[in-house]
Order: sequence, then structure tokens, then C-alpha cells
Amino acid sequence: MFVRPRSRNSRLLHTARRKGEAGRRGDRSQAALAVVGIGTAGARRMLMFLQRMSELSELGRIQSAVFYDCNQTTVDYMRNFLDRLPGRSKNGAGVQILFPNYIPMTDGFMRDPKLHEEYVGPLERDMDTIVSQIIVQSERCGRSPETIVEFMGFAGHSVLGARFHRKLRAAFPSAVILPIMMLPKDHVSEEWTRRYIWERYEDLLAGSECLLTAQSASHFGEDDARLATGLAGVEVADFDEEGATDSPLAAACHRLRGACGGWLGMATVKRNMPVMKKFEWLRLPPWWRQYAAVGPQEGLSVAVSHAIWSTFDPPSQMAEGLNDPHHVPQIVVVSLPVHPDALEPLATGAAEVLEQTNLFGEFPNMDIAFNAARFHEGASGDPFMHVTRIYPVQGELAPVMEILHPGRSLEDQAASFAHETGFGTYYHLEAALDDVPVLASQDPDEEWKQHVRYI
Ligand SMILES: Nc1nc2c(ncn2[C@@H]2O[C@H](COP(=O)(O)OP(=O)(O)OP(=O)(O)O)[C@@H](O)[C@H]2O)c(=O)[nH]1
Ligand SMILES: [Mg+2]
Repeated sequence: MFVRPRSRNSRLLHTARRKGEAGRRGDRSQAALAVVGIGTAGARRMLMFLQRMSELSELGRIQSAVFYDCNQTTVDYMRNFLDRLPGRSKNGAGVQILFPNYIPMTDGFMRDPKLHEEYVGPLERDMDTIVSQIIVQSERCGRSPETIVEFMGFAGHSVLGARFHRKLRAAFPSAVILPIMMLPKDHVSEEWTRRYIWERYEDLLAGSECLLTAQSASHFGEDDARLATGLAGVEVADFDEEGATDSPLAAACHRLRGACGGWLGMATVKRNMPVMKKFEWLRLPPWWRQYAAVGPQEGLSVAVSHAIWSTFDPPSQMAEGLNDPHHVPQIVVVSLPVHPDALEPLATGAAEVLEQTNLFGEFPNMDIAFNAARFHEGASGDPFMHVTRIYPVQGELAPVMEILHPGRSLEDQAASFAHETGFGTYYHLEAALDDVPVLASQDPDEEWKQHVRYI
């Protein structure tokens, strides 16, 4: 279910359900997603995403999931965890779970992104094996993955992960590959990023759109949950009316791609649902088929509209950096624990409230999707709504500048709007060169004249 201004000029609202919805659910042999988690943090974040997808009963959309952490503890933990995970998939060919076979150091690379170089031959061969297993699985699923989500890191596996990215790019040239990077906050990783990792990413990730997030002041587990919830919400959204893609995440990336300088940003809002009638969730599967009964419709529409507006507040941003939010395309996903039949009246109600508050006047290029989702939110069992906004990033991101140029003054930062800043532009490394004092008579022409005497 989605809402968009029917004509972006006359701003008539249009709510629609994706065509062929009923049929689509039936023949979901079309698993269109592959996911990769690099390093310990990447593997954990990916697991969080898999959990969210399983809470939506949509694990079947995933063909392969690669936990690429050369660390025996992580491999054992993930194996154990997945063995105990109930209700994996309601359809599809099953998710192929892959781990590295070659683990040169049982504890990983100790945050040193160069340590893997000694073992690079067998590591590369192992990665090739993993890629070929992904290919075999995609043949089993009857299609190559449309979206590949990569959870990347800034520690021991970072450069190795970027090499893996290149292999996937080569194996699946038409797939949308979305690397997701959380900027580091600890001293060791920041130092490595400044000295080495960033330069490698400029090269190895050149030309790909990445979703960048910073770590908030809270515990990173919370950031991981926000990210996973947002991504899962987008992946089950219905933006594209024609149903041209099987992966809404790919459709979203296509839509935002043109407007960004290489990076995408995410803002998330989590709000309590205004519930009037409390009721019990089923404790046994399929508990995820149960939905909250909610109170008066108007109250909920207003709450949804407030939450959508709140995605523009600074605390909602996972990384700030949008200069002109008014004309760029943006996508918003609202996930609510309500019955699917309640979605359409709710979307219509919310659209009316949003129209009154002139949201579509201010952001004529925004699409809003609604979906029914009941995520597991800890012990209390209170229902929450989640709103996620994904937008193109233009210009510098403050958290990136803080890592790469820690001493940089605020005036310098203010001067740098609307640059192409994504990987492959070398923007930040050139900014680093600007910091170096320029020596006099650097012009080679001038130098040449100095050493020549005319007779
Ligand atoms: N977001 C997030 N960050 C984490 C998590 N676990 C660890 N980190 C952070 O990630 C960094 C450590 O990176 P790891 O993921 O262990 O690095 P790695 O790529 O596995 O590399 P090595 O451990 O050096 O082999 C530290 O800055 C941690 O604070 C997690 O579950 N989520
Ligand atoms: Mg690790």
C-alpha cells in the first residue's frame, strides 16, 4: 500500500495497492535478495536483518546469506543461533547460509585491515567458492539476485570485504549492490580508516551507492535494530506500482540513485501505537500472523503523520547530510502492527492529514508506503510503529569529516555543499591534500624557467 501525489504538480493524492498483489504472494518462487555480513559487526547486523525478515514471514525472499567473518567464535555462534531459529520461511527455496571455510586466524584480524594480506591467496579462493555457491543457489531459485545487501565494516575485515564486493559485482553485473557502512566510533578503527581503509574504499567501492550511517550516542545494538527494521520495512514495501521489480529495495535504490553523490542516508522514528484495546499475542507460531487492534482511526492517522514529520528531526537521522530535502526523491515506509485490511483506510486517513499539513507541498517527490508488520520489541510486548525515510545524501557528511579531518574548522565545513562525495570521487582525500601547506613555485613551468639560462 503506498501513497504518492498523483501528479507531482497538482498534488492530488493517490493511494494504490501494487498490481497483482494477490498473485504475487502466491508464486513467490522469486526470491530476489542476497545478503552478506562482513566481519563480526557485519555478521551481527545481518543476523538482525534476517530476524526482522523472519518476523515479517519474508525470509523466503532471501536466496543466500553469507556470514563472512574469519573468526571461529562468530561462525560457531551463528551456526548455533540459526539452528535454534524457528519458522524460517513460509515459501521459497529456503535460505542458503554460507560461512568462510578458510579461517587463517581463529580470533579474526584484530582490527588490523592489513593482517589478511599474508593469507590473501587462499582467502581469495575461498571467496570465489562462496560466490560460486551464491550463483548455484540463484540458479536453484530461478533468477539471479536483484539486490545484494552488504553489511560492511571499518576493522580487520574491511578491505577483505571490499574485495568480496568486487567479486560479487563481477558475478552479478546487473544486480543492485547496496553496501551499508556504519562509521566507526572507536579510536583504533578511526585511525585505520584515516590512514588506510578510506583510500582502499575509494578504489574498491568506486561507483557504488552506499548507505552510510553514523553511530549514535546510544548503544550500537540499537542502531543495528533501527537499520534492520528500516531495511526490512523497505524490502516488503510496494513502491513500484507496475511490479517491475521483485525487490522493492532495488526499486528504491534506482529511484534515489540519480539524486545522490554516491551515498544514501536513513532516518528512523519509532513511536508507541495509540492502542485502545489491549489483547494477547499468540505465544506459538504463527504468532506473527496476529495483528494489533487499534483505537479510533483519526488518532492513529494523526500519530502517523507526526511520526513522518519527525523523520526530519536531527535525532532521527542515522547520518546527517542533506542540503536540499525539498526536491530530491525520498522514500518513506511506515510499518504498523495492524491487520492488512486496516491499512488502506489508515493510509488514506494519514494522507489527508499529511495533505493538510502540506507535506506533499514541501516534499513533492516523496513516496510513502504502508505495511503491516509486527516486530518483536522485547519483553513488554507493546506495539510500536516504525517510520523509515531513505534519502540521497548530497555534500559532505559531518561524521565522515570528523573521522578523516579531525582538526578541521567549522568554517571550512560550511563551505562545502553539494559535492560528489561518494566512493570513487576521492573527494575526501583531495580535501586532505588541501590541508597540506602548498610550497612556493610548485608550478612546473615556473620551475623549468628558473633552471634555464637564455644565451
Ligand atoms: N554496529 C555494531 N558494531 C559492532 C558490533 N560488534 C562490534 N562492533 C564494533 O565493530 C568494531 C570491531 O569490528 P569487528 O566487527 O569485530 O571487526 P572485524 O571486521 O570482525 O575485524 P576483526 O575482528 O579485526 O577480525 C568495533 O568498533 C566495535 O565497536 C555490532 O554488533 N554492531
Ligand atoms: Mg571481529
